[in-house]
Amino acid sequence: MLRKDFLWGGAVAAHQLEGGWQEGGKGVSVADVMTVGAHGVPRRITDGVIEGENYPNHEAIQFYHHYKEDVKLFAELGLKCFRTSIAWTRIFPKGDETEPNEAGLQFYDDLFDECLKHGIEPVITLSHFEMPYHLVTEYGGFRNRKVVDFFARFAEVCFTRYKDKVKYWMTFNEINNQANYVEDFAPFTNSGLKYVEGEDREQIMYQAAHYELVASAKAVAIGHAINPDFQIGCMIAMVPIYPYSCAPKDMMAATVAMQRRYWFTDVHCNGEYPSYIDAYFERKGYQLDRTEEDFDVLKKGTVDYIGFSYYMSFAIKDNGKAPAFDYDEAHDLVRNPNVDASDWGWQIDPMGLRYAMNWFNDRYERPLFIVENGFGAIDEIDPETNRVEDDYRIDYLKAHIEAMKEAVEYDGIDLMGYTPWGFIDLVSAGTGEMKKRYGFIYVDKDNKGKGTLARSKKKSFDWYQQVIATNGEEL
Ligand code: P53
Repeated sequence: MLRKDFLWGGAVAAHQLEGGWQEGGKGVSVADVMTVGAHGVPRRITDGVIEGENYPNHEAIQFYHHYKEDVKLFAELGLKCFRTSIAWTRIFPKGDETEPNEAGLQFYDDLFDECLKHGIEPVITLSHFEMPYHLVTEYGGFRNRKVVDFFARFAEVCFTRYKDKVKYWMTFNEINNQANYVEDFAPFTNSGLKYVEGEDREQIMYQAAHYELVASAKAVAIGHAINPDFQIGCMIAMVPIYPYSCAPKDMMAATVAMQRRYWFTDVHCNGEYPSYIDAYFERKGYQLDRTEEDFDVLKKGTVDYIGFSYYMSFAIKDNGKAPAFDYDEAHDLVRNPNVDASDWGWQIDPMGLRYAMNWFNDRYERPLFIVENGFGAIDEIDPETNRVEDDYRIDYLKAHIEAMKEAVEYDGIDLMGYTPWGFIDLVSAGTGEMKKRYGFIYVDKDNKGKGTLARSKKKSFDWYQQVIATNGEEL
């Protein structure tokens, strides 16, 4: 059985739904300089905001102005919690100011009050792919140690201001996406990294990730000092990497790939670097700036729970790089013939969720929180019923909830909650599209930015309402 106080919810991120990119004194974030893309067409990162380009996050679904009516719908859906992020640039428009922006703080006060009024608990990510762009241009993003303290200040301001309104926090969203340092997307969205030709991308990523992990640990310690009841988690993009076969070299390639993708969790949970990463740095000759003081901060700032997203699994074959098996996420993955894939090529694997939960539990035995899961699809309004009949989405979620319940019931895993991603349609992070939809609530807007922004319920709305009402017993 799921916990009685199981946190059924829904998840979004500020930059993907708020819009109002220049309102209330908000500064430009990294999300504001990314154009629209498509499956196989990467979003472009422009040098600042350029006239005439299409930046979907600038308006998004205008949650900044619609939040009251939206939260009312969330309450009707029955949400116990609402996961969103605080746009760093609403609080510190440039990131390096000493004083926060009051209008930004007030917006989240109002939003959280609205949620609490309806009995919905806010679950807050501090940094979800939206760091101030000024920190990129002036400091090189997280390649610069100074950004650690800018983040810690931002965290402290939020913790202090919302200490009686928010109990559940996460520091950096999907911090481990940047394990794919070969492509531009993850290093930029995670860490504000823009590479120049000829740089050692990997080494720079590891340095930035180290600073982020220190920043995260600092935030955890600051938060616990402000309110000992805070539950502060990490947030990991969990995409388990299976060996393509039981050939020993496939198995070893998968083991190394998992290490390169998930060492971040070891640092967050254990407060120290795992030996396999230290051995790797030594072999590569990486001289990173990691001080004794940093190691002390890491030890004192371990997380209370593991928040993670789960959408799909990956698979890998022997990559021909024995004995090191060094992993290159942009090139080494192969299609798993045992599972189907979405229109965006994401492999659908509900059992992988149970596997992933076991993997975390075997290593850390810390409470888990599934803070993202969902099915991105093209939705069409059915002319007969005048709504989206999204049975494919219900099927996907149902199968994943079943797997998650098995992990709790058969495997004894302590699970705090489940917040499906993009439960109200929003801008895709990976492609910037509106047409890649995840919602139970349809938003009338297309890829070109046209539409009335009207909200309406899909078939899945009624379904999820019943799932929550029965604590997951009726799927
Ligand atoms: P979109 C890659 C792999 C797994 C999760 O993604 C990912 C990504 C990055 O695209 O991101 C998370 O919108 C992320 C959300 C994002 C969601 O998954 O590309 O935390 O911001 O929207 C879904 O379909």
